[in-house]
Amino acid sequence: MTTLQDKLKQLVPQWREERSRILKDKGALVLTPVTVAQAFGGMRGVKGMICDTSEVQLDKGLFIRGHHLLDIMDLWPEQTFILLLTGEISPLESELTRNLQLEMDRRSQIPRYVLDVLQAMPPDSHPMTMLNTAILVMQRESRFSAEYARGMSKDDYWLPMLDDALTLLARLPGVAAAVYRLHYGKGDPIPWTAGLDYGANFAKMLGIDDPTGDFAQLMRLYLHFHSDHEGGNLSAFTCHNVGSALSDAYYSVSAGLNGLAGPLHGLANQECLGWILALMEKHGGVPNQEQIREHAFETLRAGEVIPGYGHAVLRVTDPRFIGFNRFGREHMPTDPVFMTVDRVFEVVPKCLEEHSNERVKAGKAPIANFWPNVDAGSGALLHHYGLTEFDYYTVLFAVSRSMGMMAQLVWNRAIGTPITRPKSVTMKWIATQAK
Ligand code: NMX
Ligand code: MLT
Repeated sequence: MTTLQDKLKQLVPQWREERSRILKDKGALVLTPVTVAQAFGGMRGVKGMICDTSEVQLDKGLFIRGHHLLDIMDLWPEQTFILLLTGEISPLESELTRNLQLEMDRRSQIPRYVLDVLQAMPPDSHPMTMLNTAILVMQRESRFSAEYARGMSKDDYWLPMLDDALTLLARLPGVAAAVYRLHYGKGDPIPWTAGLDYGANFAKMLGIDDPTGDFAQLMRLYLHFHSDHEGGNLSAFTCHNVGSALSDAYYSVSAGLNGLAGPLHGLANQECLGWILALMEKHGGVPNQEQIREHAFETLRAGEVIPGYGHAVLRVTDPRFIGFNRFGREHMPTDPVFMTVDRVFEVVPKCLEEHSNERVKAGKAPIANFWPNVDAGSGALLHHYGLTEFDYYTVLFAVSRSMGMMAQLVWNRAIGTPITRPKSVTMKWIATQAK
């Protein structure tokens, strides 16, 4: 029987050896000098951590373990998790993938106390707050924390971290679907169906009517696409830092997801659909190019950002946007919301470029990237299938991003990454240095 645990038992010693070799041969190599502007500017471009699960190239976008996203669009989430952790594309029918699916079946039941906590929350709690609360109440079940308290060798940290990751991975779709059903009064939570794949299970537990199976297909794609975006994105970076204190997966993932809940990060997907629907409502349907332009400049002149556009690393259209767009063209080419998103894509980059030029003339920083990111188009697809409650969308992102965060946590515990502690400096210190 090949399981993820068996695979990693082979890989972990290789990773450790590689880390030691790199440190010995290249330990003194300078990755990047850091300027004062970077220290003030969110450390943009500072290469200060290692992450092997994925890489984002500014002109190409996401590569998961060396595979460009658009070349592996058809992976299912269970395969994505295996790929993130092991670097291997494991076929659906392989023993490794099947075993992970069985593991999910075994671990997927949501404890009653979690549902009780969700039910007791104030009705105006944001779905992300509900999801995160559920994750935190389950922390009491952490094997990592229990084994650490009993006494465990550093060499073994990754094993209970993986165990917690598998439990959390298995429960997250059920918890997230319960949040959806309870928060929007859709009825009782729907249990996990053994034998059904991860993405289809999530779709089924949400309770969205899906006679064609297309919504399940979208869920698989959605969970695959949002899973990871190298180590420095806000949610993964936060999870990484909290995990480096040897906080367990429940604490660490929850911390990362609190960051995902911010409008400049994962909450942008809810903001995006809101922006699109407001535009459509104003014009009674799919707007023309001039109307989009006018709406875009209204947003920009109000000093707000256009959600779904721009990126801290990317300087091209996000391949995740391209992939979702392909799905939309295939499944809903005449859906008015999808058509609007498509037309916005034709207009907004030019508006951002013009606005950026105006900003520069006024002495402000340029907008670094005019192109759509992952959040610009995903909402239209969800909306098409009847998942119209857009303040829920970040929860979907969260279920997916947890895969990347947990793969990174296991990897970091395996290679023994120490507690994060960069050095800060004061403004006075900088002024003195300049003198
Ligand atoms: N609309 C208007 N202004 C923008 C936009 C945009 N879409 N993107 C960047 N700018 C502004 C930005 O606010 C900043 O202004 P100021 O100096 O006045 O504070 C200026 O341009 C320079 O920012 P950049 O260097 O281009 O971008 P940065 O790396 O700081 O931030 C984002 C990246 C993604 C936070 C930014 O592009 C943004 O706020 N986009 C809209 C929100 C969004 O779509 N977020 C989702 C990102 C993907 N995700 O899921 O996490
Ligand atoms: C992400 O997927 O995390 C976003 O695109 C943001 C980022 O990479 O910084």
